[in-house]
Amino acid sequence: MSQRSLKVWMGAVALGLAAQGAQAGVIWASNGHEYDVITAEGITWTAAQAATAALGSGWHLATITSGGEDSFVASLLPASPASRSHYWLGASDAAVEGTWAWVTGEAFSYTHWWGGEPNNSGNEDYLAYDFRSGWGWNDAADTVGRDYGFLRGYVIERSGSGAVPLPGTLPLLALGLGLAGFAARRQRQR
Ligand SMILES: [Ca+2]
Ligand SMILES: [Ca+2]
Repeated sequence: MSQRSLKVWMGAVALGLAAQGAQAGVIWASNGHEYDVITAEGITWTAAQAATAALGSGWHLATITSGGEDSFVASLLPASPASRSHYWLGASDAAVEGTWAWVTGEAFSYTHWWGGEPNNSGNEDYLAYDFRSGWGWNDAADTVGRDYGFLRGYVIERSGSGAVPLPGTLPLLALGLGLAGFAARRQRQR
């Protein structure tokens, strides 16, 4: 790679990192959305929601609207946590008991509740992944982590706007830019 195309490539990588912001997640190829699992022991849904909003750049608590998305996001969570674990998702029925709504306003149609859930036990208004025999959904109370010690964090998502290629694709990007620079030089020589 020439000095010039190396500079172009480094500039592109720097721009990509700047556009991405501090938070870097994993992209699901099926919708181009970016996801990340944030570890935060004992965090409430309300605090997770506020922390996600503070990230800006389109991040929201993850919304699961298909079986494919459910499987993908669950695959990002610990495969076999040592104890029962909850990770918050972006849905609540706090406004109207029994009427669940995603924070993004997407239709709440696909669900993956464990048997017997949502049970609103002791007034539970927030959606969490709950590890039992694998990852399924439970309605939990905002203070559940503090009360029972199994709140491990939350999952965030954003649509493709800020996404940059995964690290593994950067060499391909560099190769592409290098070839583009080579082609441009060939053009000028003619
Ligand atoms: Ca989603
Ligand atoms: Ca419940």
